[in-house]
Amino acid sequence: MTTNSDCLFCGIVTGRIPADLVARGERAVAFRDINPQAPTHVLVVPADHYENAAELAAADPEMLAEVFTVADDVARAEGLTESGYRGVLNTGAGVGQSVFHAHLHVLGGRPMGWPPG
Ligand code: D5M
Repeated sequence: MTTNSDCLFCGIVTGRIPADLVARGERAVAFRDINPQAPTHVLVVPADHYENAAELAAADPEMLAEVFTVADDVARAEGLTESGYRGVLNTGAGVGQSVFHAHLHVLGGRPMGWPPG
């Protein structure tokens, strides 16, 4: 496993930092966002440290695929099959990325506008 000792989400993946876990696959971990923006707001992160989804895709496409599979499993478990859910990948500080370990936001359970703010 590739971890970065300074990384918050690596700490959650390894269990060093507590989080409200909702799913754990071999290559991806899901936990509730500490600052939820919707009734369901879960973050799905790869087990290994990559700064963003594009880096992960280039290095380990199977791990990226598991992030999306776990996200869909979580959405189903949260009762979002009918209403749907939104996946968000912030890439770069300019659009609000604040944690530089790739993560997919899974949001659902309320109406959502488009385009996003
Ligand atoms: O999203 C980073 C997200 O990470 C943001 O929505 C808050 C969330 N966050 C920060 N610290 C924690 C902990 N400790 N547990 C759970 N969630 C956390 P970004 O796309 O980088 O802006």
